[in-house]
Amino acid sequence: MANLLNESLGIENHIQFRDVGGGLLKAVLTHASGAVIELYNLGAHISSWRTLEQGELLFLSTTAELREGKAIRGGVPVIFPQFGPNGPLPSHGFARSMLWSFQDSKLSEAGNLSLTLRLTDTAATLKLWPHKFLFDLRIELSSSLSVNLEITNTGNSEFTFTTALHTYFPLSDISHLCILGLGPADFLDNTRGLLRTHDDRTEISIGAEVDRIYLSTPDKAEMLDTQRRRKIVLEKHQLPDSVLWNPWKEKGAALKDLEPDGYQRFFCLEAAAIEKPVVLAPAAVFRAEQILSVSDF
Ligand code: TA6
Repeated sequence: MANLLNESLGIENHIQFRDVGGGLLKAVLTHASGAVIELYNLGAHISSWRTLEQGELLFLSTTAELREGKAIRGGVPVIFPQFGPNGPLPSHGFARSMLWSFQDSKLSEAGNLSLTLRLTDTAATLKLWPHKFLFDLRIELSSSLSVNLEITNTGNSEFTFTTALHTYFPLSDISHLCILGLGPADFLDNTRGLLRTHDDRTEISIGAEVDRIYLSTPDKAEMLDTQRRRKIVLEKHQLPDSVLWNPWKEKGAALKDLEPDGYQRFFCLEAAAIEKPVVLAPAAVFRAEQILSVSDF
């Protein structure tokens, strides 16, 4: 299968596909700057984003499982059509554990790379969620990494969904994290039954389990690793909420696909549309974007 994809969508020195077994395919995008991303057809899941200057910029558990039906622990899981466990679907929906198809690839004149993956309803999804849809996810690699969502209602009745890009960011140590631009904000605290409360901090750090849906947050947040002197900027559009998560020691240890003491080396900041679910009329299209960029500070 990878050979056919390399013929149809491969771009010499820039976009390559590999079979990794079990029906899974990996795509590797290499930008002229030396930036590289790796992603799978499983979940349209970006598992690695690295640059020559900064090295690896996504956290991927060394014990992550790689098989259809299971979400990869780390990288950028695509959450659709349901965020979390509250609803008729498996927690976080089905998109992250299904096989997507590769649709299109491009190398722009400016040297930017893009790859589009597609997921549509199947007999299995219709049983779980009786709505026809077409979900195109376009990944663009330049000096930054952007993920563009385009979700179309291809059925003849309105549907509602919640969505998130559940991005795992690496840290030298959780004690070195400082997040700017997220607070002050109201949030729903998932460690207290989604109690709505307020965080008045402008600089947010993590020193215990945190599982919060910050509501209607600014569209730009800065994540500092104060030991590495690294700043990752997350810019989002049409994704009003931001989820902050770290399971901490006990809940982290209970995750079989999270490496031992992995909680100390990652956190998730997730651009999301949760508080106000997206309502799509027939033929309507929802578009959203997350852009990640990195620098020293
Ligand atoms: O985004 C935070 C969260 O909803 C947490 O409650 C925790 O469940 C996390 O997602 C990971 O979920 P997962 O299904 O990937 O183990």
